[in-house]
Amino acid sequence: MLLQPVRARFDPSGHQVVEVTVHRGYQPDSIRAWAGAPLRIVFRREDDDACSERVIFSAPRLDRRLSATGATTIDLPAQPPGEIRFTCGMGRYRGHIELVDERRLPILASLRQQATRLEAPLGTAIVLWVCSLPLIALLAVLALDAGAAITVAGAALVAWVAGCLWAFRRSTHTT
Ligand SMILES: [Cu+2]
Repeated sequence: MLLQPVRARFDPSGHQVVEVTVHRGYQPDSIRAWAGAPLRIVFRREDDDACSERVIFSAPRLDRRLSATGATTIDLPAQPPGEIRFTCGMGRYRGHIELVDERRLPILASLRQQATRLEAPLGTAIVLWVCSLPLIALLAVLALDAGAAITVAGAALVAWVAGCLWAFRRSTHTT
């Protein structure tokens, strides 16, 4: 399964923050944050496994003990774009932070993702519409004039698109 990285958020005081639960691993284990801004990570331990006791960061190199109860806050300085890895003492629990440069990059990526999400139902709708054109043409020949046929074809296109989007949304919600 491909999981989207979790984005760090800016809290009201302007700190870039992300919360990580430690329980048989890190949740989330894939984080995306802005480069060039400090990042605060709040770790919460939910198990007493030895692997939950400390966390080691690759950049900057940090080795911190995590409090057994409550939260441990770790502040990372502003850094250039790149990847930071964090692991437990023996490297069994693993996570990574992707530091991205520009704010519009993730927006573009999400727009692209939206577009590919739309492609499937829109493609299906167009194919269905083209397939139904002969039937519409037949109706036009039998009963309607050309103007009415074009209106019917337009209405059919809208109906197919709406129907496919609705069906696709339902299918993505249920899976
Ligand atoms: Cu470990």
